[in-house]
Amino acid sequence: MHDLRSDTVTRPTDAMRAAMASAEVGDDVLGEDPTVNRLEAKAAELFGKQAALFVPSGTMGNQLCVGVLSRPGDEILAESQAHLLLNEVGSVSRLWGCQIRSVQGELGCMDPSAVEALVREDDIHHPVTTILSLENTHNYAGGTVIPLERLDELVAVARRYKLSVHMDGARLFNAQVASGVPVSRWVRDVDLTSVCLSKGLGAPVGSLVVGDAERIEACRKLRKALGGGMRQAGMLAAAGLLALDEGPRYMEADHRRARALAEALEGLSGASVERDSVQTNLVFLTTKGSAIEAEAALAERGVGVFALSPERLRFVFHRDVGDDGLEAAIEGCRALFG
Ligand code: TLP
Repeated sequence: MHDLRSDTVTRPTDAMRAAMASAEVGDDVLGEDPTVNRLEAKAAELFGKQAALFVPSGTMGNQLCVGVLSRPGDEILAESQAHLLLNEVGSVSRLWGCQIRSVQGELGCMDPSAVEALVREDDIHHPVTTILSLENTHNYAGGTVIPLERLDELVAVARRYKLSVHMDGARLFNAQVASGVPVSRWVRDVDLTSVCLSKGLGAPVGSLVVGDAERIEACRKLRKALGGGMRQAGMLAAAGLLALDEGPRYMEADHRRARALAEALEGLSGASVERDSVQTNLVFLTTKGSAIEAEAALAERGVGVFALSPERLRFVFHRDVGDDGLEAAIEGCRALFG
């Protein structure tokens, strides 16, 4: 099976398994795990922030950011297909008592004036808008990168209205590799960013939240409240350190394969490839028939993909998919869609 369902399926490399087996560990809830401490210090340095926190998942990372930056009853502005809105089990409302107001973006990027128009005025009827949430790269928009000048404009709007800025940077290293802009610049003006180690970077488990020391301490406390205080987590952090070191250099090949798939799939009769969005490691195909049936048919041909809606298929390139996976995906789609 060539598994293009998600970059979350990557298995730890032999080097990661060896590093995990020999990791120096301690009780991280007590702040005594040297490997976790090393990972957090390294991440803070890499992102140019005061501090970082190792968390079990991207979902927990995002939720800690929202929890720290909001109060119950607040409103959060996010793109209409943001993971925070669509795929986090309603946690923004269930955990923090906030609501999300969605903003239609183009290729996952919100228009700064549209954002500005939705910031609530001071009115007894209104919730208070407190967070602008950005997703970079944007998953459901196709793995798109927010143009840097757009990011700066969005942050400027947020600052004008005293909103905090959160970034779901689950795939921020893909943005770095695609744009040449380092992750430290992408997060420079962002208050809290969550970044996944367990997607294209290849770690088996874990994400990071990066930001200023005070807010990261607040995240640490909330992580404990949610049951995310881990003990000898250095076993996992050891793989995370290697993921940070080595992961980005594999991404260029993932992006190349995504572009090659998109090119090869142009002109199919039963599906159309979303070419403009192919900027990193994801490729979306809009199907004329059922994408759910197409997912099953491709699986029979040994190609794993996800139907992320009844008419959209997603192909994800990552460290465990090579050129043979690319070829299998092309052949499977040609056979299926003509
Ligand atoms: N995304 C998963 C699924 O949930 C859709 C995937 O296969 O792409 N932010 C973004 C942008 C994500 O894509 C994801 C996971 C998360 C956050 C959550 O990360 P985890 O799965 O670690 O909680």
